[in-house]
Amino acid sequence: MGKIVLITGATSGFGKAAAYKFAANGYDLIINGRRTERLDQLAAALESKYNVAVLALPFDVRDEQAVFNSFTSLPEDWKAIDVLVNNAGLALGRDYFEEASLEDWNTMIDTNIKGVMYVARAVSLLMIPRKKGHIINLGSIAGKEVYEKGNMYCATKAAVDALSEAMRIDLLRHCIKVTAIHPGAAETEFSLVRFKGDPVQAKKIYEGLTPLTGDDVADVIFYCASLPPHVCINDLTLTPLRQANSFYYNRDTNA
Ligand code: NDP
Ligand code: 8X3
Repeated sequence: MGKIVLITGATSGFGKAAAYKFAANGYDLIINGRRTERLDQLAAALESKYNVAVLALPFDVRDEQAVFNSFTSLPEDWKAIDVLVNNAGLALGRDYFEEASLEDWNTMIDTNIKGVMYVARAVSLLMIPRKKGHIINLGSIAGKEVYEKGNMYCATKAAVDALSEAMRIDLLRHCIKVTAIHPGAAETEFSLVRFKGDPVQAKKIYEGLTPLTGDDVADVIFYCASLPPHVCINDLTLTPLRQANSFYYNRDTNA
C-alpha cells in the first residue's frame, strides 16, 4: 500500500475535492460520509482515474460507537493512516441567539465538536504506535471571530481551534502533526445545508465576491500534508480576495 489518507465528509465540498487531490498524488484513500451512494460512486471514479486503492467507510461521526468500531475493524493494511483530513461538519441556521433552534445547536455540537474529536481520537490511537501521522482539522474563520447570528456554529469552530491546539500539545510526544485550517467563504453545499435547501439565501452569501472553491481549499490541505516530515503548519487561515475576516467584506456591487 502507498501512503494512506482518511477523509471525513468526502461526499461533497472540501472533502470530495481533497479526495481527488490526494488520489491524483498517488495516495490510497479511506473516504467517509453518510451518503453511501455518493461514497461508492466517488470510490469507483477515483480508482479508475488514478489507479489507487479506495475504501469507502460510511459512518455518522456523531455516533461514538460507530466511529470507534469502524477503526477497530479496519483491515490491518488500512490501519497505517498517514493523514487524517478531519473535515465532516456543518452549520445549521443563522438566527439570533434567543431564536435559534436547539435541535440545530445540538446537531452542530455533536457533529463539529464531538464527531470531529471522536474521529481524531480513534485515528490518533492508530498513529501513536507508528510514531507518525498528520491530523488536519477543518475549523473556520467563524472560529476566529464571532459574527451576528453565528452563535453556536462559531462556538463549535472556536472549539475546533482550541482542541487543535490541545491536540498539538498532547500529541507532541508522539511526533504527530496537528494542523488547523480555517477557510472563509467557500461555495460548496455548505450554505445550502445551513439554509435548509433554500438556494436564494445560500447564493446571497457569495454576492459580490469570488468565493473559495472546494479545489482551492483542497490545494491548501494538500500543501500542508506534503511538507517535509520536520515541518508542520500549525494554523492557517484563508479567505477570498474580497474578505478580510468574519465580518469585513469588500463586495463588488457592480457584479
Ligand atoms: P459540504 O456541505 O459541501 O460538505 C460537508 C461534508 O460533511 C459532507 O460530505 C457531509 O457528508 C459531511 N458530514 C456532515 N455531517 C456528517 C456526519 N454527521 N457524519 C459524517 N459526515 C458528515 O461543506 P464544506 O465542504 O464546505 O464543509 C466542510 C467543512 O469545512 C465543514 O466542517 C465546514 O464547517 C467547514 N467550513 C466550510 C466553509 C465554507 O464556507 N464552505 C468555510 C469554513 C469551514 P454526508 O452528508 O454524506 O454525511
Ligand atoms: C463557514 C464560513 O463565514 O459562513 O465556516 O461561517 S462562515
